[in-house]
Amino acid sequence: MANMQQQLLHFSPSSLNYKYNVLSEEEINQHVELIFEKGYTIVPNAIPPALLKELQILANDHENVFVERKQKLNLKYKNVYGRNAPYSLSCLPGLSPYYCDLAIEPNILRIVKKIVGDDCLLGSTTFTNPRSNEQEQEWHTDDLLYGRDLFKRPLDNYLNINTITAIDDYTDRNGATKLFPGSHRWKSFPPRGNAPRRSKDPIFSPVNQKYESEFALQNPSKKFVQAVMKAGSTVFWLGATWHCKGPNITKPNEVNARRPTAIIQYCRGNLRPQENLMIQLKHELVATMKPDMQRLVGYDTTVEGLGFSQYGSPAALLGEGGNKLLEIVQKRARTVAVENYKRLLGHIDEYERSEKNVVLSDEEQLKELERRNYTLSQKIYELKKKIQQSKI
Ligand SMILES: O=C(O)CCC(=O)C(=O)O
Repeated sequence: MANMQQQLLHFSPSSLNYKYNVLSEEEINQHVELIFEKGYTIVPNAIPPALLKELQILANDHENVFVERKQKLNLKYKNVYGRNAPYSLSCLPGLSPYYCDLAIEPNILRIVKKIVGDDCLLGSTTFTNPRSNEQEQEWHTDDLLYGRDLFKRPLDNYLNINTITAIDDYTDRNGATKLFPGSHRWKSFPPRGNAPRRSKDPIFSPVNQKYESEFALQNPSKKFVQAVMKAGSTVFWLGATWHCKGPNITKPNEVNARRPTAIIQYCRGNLRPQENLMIQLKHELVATMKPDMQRLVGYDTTVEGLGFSQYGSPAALLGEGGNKLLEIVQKRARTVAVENYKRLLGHIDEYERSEKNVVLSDEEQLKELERRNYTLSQKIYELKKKIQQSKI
């Protein structure tokens, strides 16, 4: 690697100097409400500084991989991540246990589970490090992965949720993620799923600019925001929220010119994850992971029983390393059966009501949904808001 030395990343000095707290249940619920209200939320100082430090060390290691890749392949290829594919890595749980700690960080996973369920899976795991003059992505939603036909917008129950943890400060110059607040309730899909980028402009996408100016004309509240945040913070957005990586307009020597990023997407347990971690991670490696992580990569069944193995619970495939998860599964068996039964009864009640044309009041609907659902939904959030407002 004689002529292409890696440039060490210089992280913001303040980035490791913050107070980390495990959020209270009330704080978690406030973030969940913000997600239903705006389609996204930012948790500042979401991860312990010690974990952030490890992620920064990894980010530097990854830069070596990128330099080598570029040197070997003189990469110009495009894939779903666009022209900067050489600067992205996936299968993060296979790269380092610190990425597993990130995926199961209580300030992250507790919010995620309220929206996509206790039996959710990792949808995809990606490290990227956008650099100076890197082009913005086109506006997209992550639930486009599941097509446009099966799930009509706006959804009440979201299919997936994405998180990005800033490994260094996110600024409006280095391409902090752009999000349209409220777009999770829009009926329309953005035009792009995972199609290759169409823009010839090196930094800005004319397609995006068209949307942004048209939306601003239609309604001043249709203005996008950028997830400007300090290292160690996490932004969450729903699979239905319009978003894109922002343009990186920094100069190469500018402070915070790069934007090292860990993207962890989670999907409902009954949907196919975008990244196929199940076939990439060896049993021996998964056996060393914590039970929460083992569940996220597919070693548990869903509440309804998807994902069993020839031994019943897939945790049994992990030998001794699966014992803790097996214990949890056994202890949970009764709760899962009750959950399932409640839902079945809910469906029967609903059917009977529709036969008799019974219409529930808002309060009754809310009770019914809370009794039946194991995740929070947009409908629950909106009913609560309506009932609260009617009492003022
Ligand atoms: O990097 C970002 O800010 C957004 C990434 C994203 O949306 C994607 O990879 O699809």
